Amino acid sequence: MSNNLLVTLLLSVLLYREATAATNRTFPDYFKFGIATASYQVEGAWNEDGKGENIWDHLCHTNPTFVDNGDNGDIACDSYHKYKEDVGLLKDLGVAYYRFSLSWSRIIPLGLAGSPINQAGIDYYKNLIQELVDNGIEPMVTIFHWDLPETLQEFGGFPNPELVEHFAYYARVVFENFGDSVKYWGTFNEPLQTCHQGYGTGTMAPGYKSSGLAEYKCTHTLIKAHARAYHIYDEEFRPQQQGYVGMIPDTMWFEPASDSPADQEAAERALQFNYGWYFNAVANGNYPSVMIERIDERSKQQGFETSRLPKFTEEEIEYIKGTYDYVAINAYTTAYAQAKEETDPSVISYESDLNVDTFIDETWEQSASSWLRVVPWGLRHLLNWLSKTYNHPEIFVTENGVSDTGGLDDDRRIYYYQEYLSNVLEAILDDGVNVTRYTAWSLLDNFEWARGYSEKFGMYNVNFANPERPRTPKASASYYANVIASRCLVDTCE
Ligand code: GBH
Repeated sequence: MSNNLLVTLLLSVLLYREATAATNRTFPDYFKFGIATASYQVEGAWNEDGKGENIWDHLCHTNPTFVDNGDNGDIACDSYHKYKEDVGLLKDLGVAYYRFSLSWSRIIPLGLAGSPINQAGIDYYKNLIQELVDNGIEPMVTIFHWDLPETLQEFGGFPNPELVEHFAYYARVVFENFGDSVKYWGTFNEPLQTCHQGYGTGTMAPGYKSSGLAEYKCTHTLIKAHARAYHIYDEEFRPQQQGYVGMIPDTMWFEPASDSPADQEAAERALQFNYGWYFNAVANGNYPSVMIERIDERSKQQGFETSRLPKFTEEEIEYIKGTYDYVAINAYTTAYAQAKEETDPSVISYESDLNVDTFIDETWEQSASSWLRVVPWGLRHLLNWLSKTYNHPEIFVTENGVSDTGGLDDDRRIYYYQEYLSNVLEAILDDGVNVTRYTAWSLLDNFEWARGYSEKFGMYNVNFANPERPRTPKASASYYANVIASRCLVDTCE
């Protein structure tokens, strides 16, 4: 353990005296703790050693008002050069695994199927993986975490069905190069954000506002690309590599605003439009029936000859069904869901296709992110819903965490982890939900997409004003290290 970490450990013990409702039972032996980052958010080196441009490079450079303070990921945490130091931090924490993502355009600069591979990019990830393995930390790799090669966007990006072929080429390259050491793969991180924010609301790169139209095409391609990568793994790599492949969708928890059947149905519909839009397809081969029915019907009312929600063929349904080895969830927050009068049927948007009112309880603690309130019990409800809805699978929490505006004495972050982890443990021990992994977001303060460097999620502070990008542990780092070592959330466990 580093001296810095020891100092903050002592500090946190002295300063952190808050009453907690957290359980004093311990996590089972099989349960694994990890922590996550993503390529564009931490790597920097945006144009070094042959890396191609991606949609976030492009957006930040061509439209600097898109991101707060004109921030960009050109240097970010400089993890491209500082990966050994990052692995040292992971070791200090004692995590069993590190979830990180690959930069597609670092590996295949143009992204296109059949186009040249950048050996320096392959080498970077080989070195990172080797450093992890040498330190006893398991790599868990996200193949795509939002940084699409810009060339592929110029071909239309995800709404263009050709993207399936480009992704298949990329997936094969990474399984081939890294699959001896990597046993846990995630194809797409938060596909909802790629499609809904990227092509629907336009709040993420590439920034298109085509709600209820291009975003549905995006999802259609993305699901096929996922299934394709899964089958490639299954047929060409699984026999030797023996790993696990899944998709990594997200949703907030939607709590029914009341016991009324209408509000219960509204909450379920919101979950299906967020999580089910992706995972019902992966699990059962198709979109949730409530999405199909509503969008088909509304499209018809709007005078479309065919539904705005694309159709999978019978053959595609069979191909997509069951393409997962685990169920993953990125979960941060909760909202109430309430039934609502049908709005103007002529409005073309995802929001009006869903047609649910959401609101929050103003007493829920606010984080530094407008969308993120601290609602620990929501995670337990969500884990129960996943377990019930998808037939009691093994579940990984692949992201969970909270933002503040900075500072090393991050007692609100400690509170967040303690209470959310307590709800994970209660889901396991009291509700019989098979959760086997928990991944904190994030190792480092990093590039928080359209919020730039203003919202901090890290257990380690990064000084972005210093070209060396020094890392300093926060109190939450020592809290998490302690939880991992003791498998216990409070001062004493039974
Ligand atoms: C995850 O997104 C991401 O995987 C990760 O990269 C990110 O850093 C982390 O969590 C923290 O945000 O601006 O009102 O339109 C979490 C879910 C969903 C949160 C989209 C931000 C945008 C809300 N994200 N949301 S808004």
